[in-house]
Amino acid sequence: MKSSNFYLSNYYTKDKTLRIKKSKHSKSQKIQPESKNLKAVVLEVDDFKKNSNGHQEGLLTSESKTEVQIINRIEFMPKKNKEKNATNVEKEQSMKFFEKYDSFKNQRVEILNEEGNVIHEELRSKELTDEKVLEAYKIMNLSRNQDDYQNKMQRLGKMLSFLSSTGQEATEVGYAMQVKKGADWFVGAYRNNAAWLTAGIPMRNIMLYWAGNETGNIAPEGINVLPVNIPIATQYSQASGIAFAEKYKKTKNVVLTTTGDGGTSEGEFYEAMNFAKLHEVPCVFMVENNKWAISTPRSKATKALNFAIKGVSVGIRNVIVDGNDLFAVYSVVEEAIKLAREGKGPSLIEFDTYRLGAHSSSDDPKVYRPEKEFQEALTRDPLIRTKKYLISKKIWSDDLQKKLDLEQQEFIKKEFEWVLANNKVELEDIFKYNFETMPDLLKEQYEEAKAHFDKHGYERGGH
Ligand SMILES: Cc1ncc(C[n+]2csc(CCOP(=O)(O)OP(=O)(O)O)c2C)c(N)n1
Ligand SMILES: [Mg+2]
Repeated sequence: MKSSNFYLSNYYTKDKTLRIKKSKHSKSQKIQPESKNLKAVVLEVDDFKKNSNGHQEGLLTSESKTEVQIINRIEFMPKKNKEKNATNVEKEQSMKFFEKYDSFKNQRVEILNEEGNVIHEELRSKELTDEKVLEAYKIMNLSRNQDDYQNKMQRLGKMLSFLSSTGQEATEVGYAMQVKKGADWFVGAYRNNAAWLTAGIPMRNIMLYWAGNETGNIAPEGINVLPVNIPIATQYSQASGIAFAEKYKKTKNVVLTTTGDGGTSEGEFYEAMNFAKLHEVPCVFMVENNKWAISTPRSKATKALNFAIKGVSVGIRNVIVDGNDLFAVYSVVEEAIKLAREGKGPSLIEFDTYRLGAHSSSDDPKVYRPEKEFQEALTRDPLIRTKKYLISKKIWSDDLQKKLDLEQQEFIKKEFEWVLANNKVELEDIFKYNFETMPDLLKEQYEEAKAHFDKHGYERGGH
């Protein structure tokens, strides 16, 4: 909601007056900027219309000799809420991102530029200290090393299949760092390696799952992270439901959920957000726009101007963020979480990022991805940008990088060795996973599969 004070300081006409009109043709009401009672004057304009929020609404115009120009729509709370209104205005003004950056104009939040320089210190979260940036960077680097290692293991036939976070680490680490352990929830999709690590899922669990063992999906006690979600956008409904429960239980816990750009074409994307907004549940919806849905480019998936404005259809505030900018991701997510905790309902955040790897370990992007686009995207690698910042602050160096890579590669290898030694899957486990007692239909399918594997062997492949 816009306040009259906001316009007072921003829209003076040449003769230093403000004019408030209901419409282009009605009589204007002249207001002196020195007058402190602009709000009172405007509220007396009784032909202002009530809008869908139940607020008074009219048009703020400026006049010159030849034309009347509509500057902006202006909205007021009913007079009786004057006190409350003032507090709300204050809080709205403390929003640094939502309702300041206009997704209809494709405006994007940026704090750390590609050279690793902070260009908007005033927007940077106070919580995001240099120590925290370093901590985040180490997880980003760990996830990247894990992706590289898993690529090799998959090619050796030791891992079935997996989907990498390569290129999207600033987004995933930036939001997942703010999931309060034992309280908040993270409901992800399948391309969330960096987020899972950050939220507290042990690496061996993730590897176990991709090696074909569902038990890898069991999160440790106190880590509220739901299992890997393959059917796209279904996680949004689960997140909405959990957030509803948290609100019902009157906790201050919030739910973070994420989908890809392709996932926003699913009906469930809208259904879940509609429910969430209707009940003002504490949920942060996120879209990791990595420009591709397998081999389908964004241009063949939607005519929407961007993904953030898809929130408008269900009334959810929304914003676009440079997803390769750890500082912007962290700061915007912090605001969305704060609003959710304060009971101000859901938000939608689009992270503008890029999938630097293949869709999955069974995909070859060289077949469909323009090489030039890929090369350009490499220059915006979030790891490079964050590293540049840390080096400029003299808290990182090439030597420290080498040391970290060696340590992390050793750790990753050990985790995978554990997986190889503990990955015994009984065929029955696959069927008994979902129900306490196996229903007849699954029993039949199990018998059929057992007969097949007994005959043809239990050798496992990938895709
Ligand atoms: C409901 C559903 N339909 C189709 C698929 C097959 N599928 C797997 S990944 C994918 C593309 C998703 O792209 P996007 O949402 O952009 O996520 P990304 O893989 O780029 O992270 C599709 C269509 C699926 N998993 N679930
Ligand atoms: Mg995508």
